[in-house]
Amino acid sequence: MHSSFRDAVRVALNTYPVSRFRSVEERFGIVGFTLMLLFAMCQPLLAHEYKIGEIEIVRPWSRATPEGAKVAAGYAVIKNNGATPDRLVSVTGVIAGKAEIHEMAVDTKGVMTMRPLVDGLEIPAGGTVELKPGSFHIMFLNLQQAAKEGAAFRGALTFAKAGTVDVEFTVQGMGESGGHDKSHGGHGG
Ligand SMILES: [Cu+2]
Repeated sequence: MHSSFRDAVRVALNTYPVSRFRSVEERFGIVGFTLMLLFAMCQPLLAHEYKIGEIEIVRPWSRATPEGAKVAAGYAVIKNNGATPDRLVSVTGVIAGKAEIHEMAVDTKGVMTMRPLVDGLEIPAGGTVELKPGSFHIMFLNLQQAAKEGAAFRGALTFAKAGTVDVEFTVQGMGESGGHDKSHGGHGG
């Protein structure tokens, strides 16, 4: 009786720290695994890359707008890893009532202006198209809320072949390059 009690204590003393150690180790393993999983899940967000089919969208962004502004621009790099061309046909943004795909062009008076691409924007097979200030861009119209610097807003890009992909536009400061905003005068509505 007495010795079996001592054995029990010994067993308890020996196993308790071991099992405790194991459980801590396990817990640490789970935490590590969770962190790894979180990191893996956040990775596309951190890198701001989105994929659908053969289409890859890199770093969608927008520029902060002053309070009361009715338009904002959206930019991104669009890659087509496929062997056939695709076409960006429509865009949405939660801050806007409507969004269009625009290109910059010089009008008959030699003035830099922009026009909607009603047939969308072709992304060549194996090619990359950059939507950037002074070039192709997304035009968010009928803004329902301002694009705030440092914030982000959700949107979606629809391709003729690849389909629709949800993205998040990060909002950069108002000063971010361009010379593009002036030509937006005609858009006020
Ligand atoms: Cu525009």
